[in-house]
Amino acid sequence: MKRPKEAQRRDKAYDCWLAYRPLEDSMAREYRSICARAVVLGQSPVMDSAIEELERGIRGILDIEPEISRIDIGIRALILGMDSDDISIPGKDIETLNPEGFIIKGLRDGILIAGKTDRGVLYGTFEFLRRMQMGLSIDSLHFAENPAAGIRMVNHWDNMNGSIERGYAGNSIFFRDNRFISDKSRIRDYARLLASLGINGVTINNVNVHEHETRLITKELLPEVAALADVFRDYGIRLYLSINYSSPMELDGLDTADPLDEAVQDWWCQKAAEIYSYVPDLGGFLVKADSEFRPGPFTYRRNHAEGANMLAKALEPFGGIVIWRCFVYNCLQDWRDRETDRANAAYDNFMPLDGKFMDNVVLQIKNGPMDFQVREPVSPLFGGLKETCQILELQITQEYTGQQKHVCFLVPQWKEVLDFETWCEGPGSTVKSLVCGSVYPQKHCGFAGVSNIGDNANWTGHILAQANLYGYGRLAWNPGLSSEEIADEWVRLTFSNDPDVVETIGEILLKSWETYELYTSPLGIGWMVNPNHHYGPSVDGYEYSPWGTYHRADWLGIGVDRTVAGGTGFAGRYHKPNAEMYEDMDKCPEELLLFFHRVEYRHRLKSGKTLIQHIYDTHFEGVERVEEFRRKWLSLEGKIDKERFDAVIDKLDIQIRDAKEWRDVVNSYFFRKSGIPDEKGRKIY
Ligand code: GCW
Repeated sequence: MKRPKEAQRRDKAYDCWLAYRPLEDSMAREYRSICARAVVLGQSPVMDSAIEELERGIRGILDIEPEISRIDIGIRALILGMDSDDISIPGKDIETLNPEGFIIKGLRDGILIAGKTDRGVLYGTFEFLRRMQMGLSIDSLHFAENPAAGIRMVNHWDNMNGSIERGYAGNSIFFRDNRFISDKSRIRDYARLLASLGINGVTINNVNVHEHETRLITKELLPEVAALADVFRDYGIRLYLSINYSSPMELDGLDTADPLDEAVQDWWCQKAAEIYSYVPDLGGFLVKADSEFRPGPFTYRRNHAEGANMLAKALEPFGGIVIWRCFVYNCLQDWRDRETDRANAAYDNFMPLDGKFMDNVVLQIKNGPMDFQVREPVSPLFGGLKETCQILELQITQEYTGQQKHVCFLVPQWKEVLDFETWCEGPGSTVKSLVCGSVYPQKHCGFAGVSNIGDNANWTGHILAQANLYGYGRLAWNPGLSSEEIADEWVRLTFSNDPDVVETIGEILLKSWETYELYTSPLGIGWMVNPNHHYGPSVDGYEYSPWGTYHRADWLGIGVDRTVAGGTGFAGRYHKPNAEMYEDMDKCPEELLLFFHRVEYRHRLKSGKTLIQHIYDTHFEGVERVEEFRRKWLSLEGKIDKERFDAVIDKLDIQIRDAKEWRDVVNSYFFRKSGIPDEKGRKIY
């Protein structure tokens, strides 16, 4: 049964990292002397959000009611200032800011939080509260920050019937029964959470745009879209819509959606004008075309540049952008066919089009060439594309990584992606610098993350999964932060500054991705999940299917040969020396061995173990590590509230049970295929 709204609000976990708990007195004293008064210079709805947040934070953390004034009367205070014609911010540091950056610095009479725009001030306010909550000394508050990239968005895969594709935390907070939810208070709370991380864009509907969602761009629903945009706007977030490429046909009966057809082009131009009359600052469209049965330009023998540019022209007069997904592959492959390789698909479809997209088209590229597996190499489109705006797509929702039943902190995985050296322009051409536009400067760059939230009382189902949303937002703001820093911040803000709590939860988080990998699919081969819902083990679940996701295990060995020499050639899509590294079985990083090579079970790995023994050992170890997580968590009893303490234990119990299932299914499968027993004689079925 659904809990009533008020009960949901009172859930301990509802406030996530913005719970604002009283700070230990010794630290609070210093802050109180400044925060009793706040002077606000500048006025706008976003400034109002900043003030509201500041009041809430000071009340919660310092237990005082700040006095807010609109004029600086020169007494000790916190000053929130938006740079403008009549407000001059002291010092030169403001000049170093971009429109979303902020400075925080100590003045003779207090502390200044300033930005060139209200959004800068809002982000600065959240940063100030974050540092205060973490108990950092006031003297450390002297710095300027700019976000690393302009696009920092979250994509929702929400359907209007209220369901969420790959959602593991309840239903949509936007839609129910094919209508918009009229109470916007929860959406407002969500906007706060996003803004606190610097997120500045949100798509509200699934990239698979079905019948009802196709109508989001019609007169009937645009007023509702506009009402939602209003909520997000107050927090500096622009709304985007996923659109159906066949809209002209489905909505107005045109007989084609061919991007080169004039009637189609006119239709989109008029449609754009109509949409922008309702939402003048709409960010633009997100498009999944010619992918998994979605319509697109291929139907008309047009390429994706022709397809995307047609929409981009329609949005251009309004400042809108087209975010075009590169997740394009043949999902009707014959499993017998060993030549077609899904890993090659995005690269082969988009590389020839580099430089052919308008500058308000942004390609959205998944981190790996396949599909959000626990381990994949980085998509070679990063470092491949040189003349095209691009953003990195990460999956915050844990589709293939435990579905928010298993703890799997994804920041370490994302960091590996971001720090990956593509060598496209020699050393320093990391994915991070590419998606932040410093290698090939483009008009747009940045990040998209597929949301992991729903209408669950704690937003994410597993409380520890809140750390993934937090981590995504922090990395999109500053990809230079380390996994350790992010975990540390999240635990302090969400639970407590108690060193035992910080250390224990931090350790669980930081080991969790590696642990999940240990008991699931080995060495980069991926999948082995139950078809459709993708939870739990089924080694051959996709082996004889049309989806292009094979492991090719037989009695001798396993893995896909993706070398240039004898395989599908995927390894050759990288720049040197990466191409050579992946090509050569001895140089290939072992965690990706089975992604690039076919390997015999008796092959010896660097550890000296055979491949088969490695599979057995890691699967036993993975389960032991989850049991260890549980023991560690138990040591926190009394140090965190019972509600969240118990909720995590319940999830860990499920994880232990299901990790054992993975272990036993995978180990039995390979024992039966290979006939090679476990050297340690453990139970295999
Ligand atoms: O990972 C796959 C998912 C689909 C999803 C698709 C995509 C929204 O299984 O559910 O569709 O990726 O990214 O488009």
